[in-house]
Amino acid sequence: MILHGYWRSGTSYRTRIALNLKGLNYEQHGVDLRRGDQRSETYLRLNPQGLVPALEIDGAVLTQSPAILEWLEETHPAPPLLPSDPVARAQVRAMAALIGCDIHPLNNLRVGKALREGFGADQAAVDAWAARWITPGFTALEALVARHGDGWCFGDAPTLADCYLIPQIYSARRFHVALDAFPRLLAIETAADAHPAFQAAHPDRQPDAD
Ligand SMILES: N[C@@H](CCC(=O)N[C@@H](CS)C(=O)NCC(=O)O)C(=O)O
Repeated sequence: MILHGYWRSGTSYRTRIALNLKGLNYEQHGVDLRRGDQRSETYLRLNPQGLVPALEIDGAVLTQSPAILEWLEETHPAPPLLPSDPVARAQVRAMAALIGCDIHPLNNLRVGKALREGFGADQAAVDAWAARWITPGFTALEALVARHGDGWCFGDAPTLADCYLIPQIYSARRFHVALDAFPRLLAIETAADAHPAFQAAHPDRQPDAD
C-alpha cells in the first residue's frame, strides 16, 4: 500500500493511526501541500479532488479518509476500531463525524488560505476562527467521552473516534486553542502519547516532516 499524504495534515495523520493500529505496512509518498503539490497533474490523476490522503491498494486508489478508514475496518477487522453492537458503532461513528464533518473541514489549509486571501484575516483572526469551531466541538465531545469513555473516547481501547481526535488536538495546539476545559480529551492524548501506533503516526516522525 502507498499512502499519499502530508506530515502535518490531520486527515493523513488519522489514516496513519488507523493503519498502524491495524499493524499494516505501507509506503509513504509525501505531497507537499505548502508547495501546492496536491494540485499537480500527477497527483490529480490519483485524486481529482486535489486533497490528501489517497491510499493506493492493488491497482485501486482510495480517497476521503472516512472511506479509507471504513475500508480498513472491513478488510482488516482485527483489532477492531468499531464495537460489535450496532448502537455502539453508531455512537463511535458519531464522535468521529463530530470531528470529521463539523470541525476539521472548517479549519483546513484551504479555508485558512481563503480567510487570509479573500477576507484579509491575519494569523490571530485565523486562530480565532479555528477556536470558534474547535471549542464547541470539543465541549460536546468531552460530554460524550464522559458518557462512553473509559480511557479512550469509547471504552477502554482505541476506536475510530480516537483516530480522529488525536490529530484534531494536534491541530488545536497549532492554532493556540485553549484546551484546559477538556480534561478527558487531554487524558486520551496522554494515553495516545504512550501508544506505539499513535507515536509512529505523529507528524514529527514522518519522512516528509520539516
Ligand atoms: N474530507 C477529506 C478532507 C481532506 C482534506 O481536507 N485534506 C487536506 C489536508 S488535512 C488537504 O489536502 N488540503 C489541501 C488544500 O487545502 O489545498 C478527507 O477526510 O480525506
